[in-house]
Amino acid sequence: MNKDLRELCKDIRCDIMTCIGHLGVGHIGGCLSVVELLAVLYFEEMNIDPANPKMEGRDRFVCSKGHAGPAVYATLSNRGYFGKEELLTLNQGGTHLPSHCDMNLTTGIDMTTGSLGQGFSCAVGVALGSKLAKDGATIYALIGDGESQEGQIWEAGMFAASKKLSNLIAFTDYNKLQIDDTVAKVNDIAPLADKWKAFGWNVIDVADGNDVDQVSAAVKLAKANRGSEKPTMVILNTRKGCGVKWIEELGPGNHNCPISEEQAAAAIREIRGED
Ligand SMILES: Cc1ncc(C[n+]2csc(CCOP(=O)(O)OP(=O)(O)O)c2C)c(N)n1
Ligand SMILES: [Mg+2]
Repeated sequence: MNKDLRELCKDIRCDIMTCIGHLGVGHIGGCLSVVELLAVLYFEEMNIDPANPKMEGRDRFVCSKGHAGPAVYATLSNRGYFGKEELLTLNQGGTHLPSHCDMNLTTGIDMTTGSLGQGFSCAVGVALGSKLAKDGATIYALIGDGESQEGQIWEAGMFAASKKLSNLIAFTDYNKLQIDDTVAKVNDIAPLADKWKAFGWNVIDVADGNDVDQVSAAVKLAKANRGSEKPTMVILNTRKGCGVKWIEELGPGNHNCPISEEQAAAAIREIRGED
């Protein structure tokens, strides 16, 4: 728990590479871009207890970009929800760790996601339930920038502001890439901050969403916004594939890409600074 967050980010990145490398293919780029956020939430901010994963009134995290499941699993295993050996079962028959998040299979996963747009709606519903129950929880949600092209995101965003869900803190992984091209070319979501403001949200722009200090400061600021009676959107300017040079340089090709165990081992050496 007291481990330096930067070291933890390395551990999480290495575990992502280990489990996807073992499987041979996966959503590497979009997993690597959200590591700093996951480290800050699970190791610094969230009121959770790995020994009591269903604890009443716990904070929740909904990974609406459900294809980042392996990044969440790597984080959960580092946080003590299950052993690291489970990571090697990723997306194989009988696993508790499918490629996309499933609350019925994985200890510590609070919402089943993968159909883009839907997880965010679920997070808004959880936030409304928590507000009505007055349990004091904070609900965190993560959406992709390509995912933000889904109409459902904006319907849910409008509803969250209308219900004054200040217990909801959402993050956009603004890595500028989606499945096969840049977000700007496919269907540009800019100016993103203006859109969320117009929808009645507080907005915090993080210049470097892969800088753990900037992410940590932004989450603290978002929590301090609770009195404003508005939900908060934190826009994280990130790099898809962050941490491994050749993967980042693949660009859109790093979305769901093949990787050998040797390439994963080399990536781990790079992350650890051993090369
Ligand atoms: C409703 C729906 N349509 C299409 C897909 C297939 N799909 C999975 S990830 C993805 C791209 C998402 O891009 P983005 O939100 O930017 O996520 P990133 O990979 O950058 O994290 C697509 C189209 C899906 N999962 N759900
Ligand atoms: Mg993206």
